[in-house]
Amino acid sequence: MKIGITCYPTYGGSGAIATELGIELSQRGHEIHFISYAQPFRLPHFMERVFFHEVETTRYPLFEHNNYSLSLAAMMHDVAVRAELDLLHVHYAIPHATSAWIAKEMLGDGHPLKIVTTLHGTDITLVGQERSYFDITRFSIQKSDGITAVSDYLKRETVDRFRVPADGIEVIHNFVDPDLYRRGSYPCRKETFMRPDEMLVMHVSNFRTVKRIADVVRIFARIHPRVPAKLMLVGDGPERPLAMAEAEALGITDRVIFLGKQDSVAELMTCADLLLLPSETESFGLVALEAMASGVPVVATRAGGLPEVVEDGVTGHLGEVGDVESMAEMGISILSDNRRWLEMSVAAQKVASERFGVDTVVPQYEQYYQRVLAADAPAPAAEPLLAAAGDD
Ligand code: GMT
Repeated sequence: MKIGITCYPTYGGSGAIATELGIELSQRGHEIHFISYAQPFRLPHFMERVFFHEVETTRYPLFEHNNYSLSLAAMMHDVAVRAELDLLHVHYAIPHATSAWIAKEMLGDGHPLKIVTTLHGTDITLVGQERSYFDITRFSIQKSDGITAVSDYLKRETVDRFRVPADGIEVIHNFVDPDLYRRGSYPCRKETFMRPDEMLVMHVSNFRTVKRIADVVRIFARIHPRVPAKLMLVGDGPERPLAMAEAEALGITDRVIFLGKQDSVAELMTCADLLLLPSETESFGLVALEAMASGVPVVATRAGGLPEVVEDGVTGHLGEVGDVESMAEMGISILSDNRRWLEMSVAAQKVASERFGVDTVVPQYEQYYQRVLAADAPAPAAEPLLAAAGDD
C-alpha cells in the first residue's frame, strides 16, 4: 500500500505512535509518506520506502494568522496525486482530518483515496469539546472512511460526546517495540546521579495540567523517607515551574532531577524502578506501556484508558485521581519488596510484548486499512450536524 501519514511531529504520544507505525509499515513493504510541518521526532535520517513532505505555510501580509490547515490540505492533495496514495492516515482529528477531507474533495469523486483518522485523546475530550471546534471535529470524523480510537474508553467517549455510531470506530491500542524497550539492553549510568542503594522513580510527560505534575512530586515526597530514592522528571512543558515550586516547598529539591526533553526515552526508562503517572485522564497512556515493556511497574490513576493498560496488582497499581497518600503507599509496597517488584516487572514485560507488542498491533492497522480500502461506502454516518456541544 502507499500510505500518507500526518501527525503532530514534535514531542507527544500521538506523534510517537504515528511515526513508529509508519516505520513499521515501511519495514513490512508499504510505501510511507509523512506529511507534516517538521520531520517527526522519532524518524531516523533515512529509511527505505519512507518519504517526508514538509508543509510550508505561505507568508503574505494579509495573512495575519498562518494557514497551516490549508497548506496541509494542499500538500496532502499534491502527495496523493504524485505518489498515487491509496490511503491517508491522520493522527489527531484537528485539523488533520479536516485537511484530509479538503484534499479528498479536491481529488474529486472518481479518486479512490481513503481517509483513516486515529483519535488520540484530547482531540475528543478537550479540543473537540470547545464550542467553536465541536461541529468541525464531528464533521471531520464523520467524513473519514475509517476511524480508530486508541482505547475502549476513548471509543466510548467519542460515541457519547459526538454521537458517532459505535460500529464506526475500531479500537486499536497503542503499541510498543519490546526490542527497543528491553531491560538491560542499555548501559545504565545511575551512579552518576544516585547512590547504589537508591531507587529510581520516574515520570515522563509534556508537563501539562492533565498530568498533575504536583501530584508526582507529592507522591514521591511520601515515598522517599521510607525507601531511599530519587525522582527523575523527563520532558518539559507549562507545569515545570509548578513541579519545581512543589519540590522546593516539600524540601526535596536535592532528590528531584529535572532532565528536560530527551530523545531516547527508552535508554532512561530501562534504568527506572517505578513509573508514576497520576494523570487526571489519559486516553491510553503510552508512557505507561513503554515503562511496562522496560520492566518498570507503574503507579497510575484509575482514569480514562489507563485500566486497559495497567493491570492493578499485576503490572502496577491504580489509585484515584488526587489520592497521593494511597498512590505513595502503593509505590512503597512495590519498591520495598524485591520479590513483588520482580514479579510485577516480569508480568509488565509479558503484557507489553504479548498484548501491545508491535507485532500484535501493527497487523491490526494493516487489516483495518484493507477493510477500509475494500469498502465502497464511507464509515457509518453520525446523526446530522449542527447538534451543539454538550447538547443531550
Ligand atoms: O491527546 C493528547 O493529549 C495528545 C496526545 C499526544 O500527542 O501526546 O496524547 C494522547 O495520545 C497518546 C497516544 O495515543 C496517548 O497514549 C495519551 O494517553 C493521550 N493523552 C491524553 O489522553 C491526555
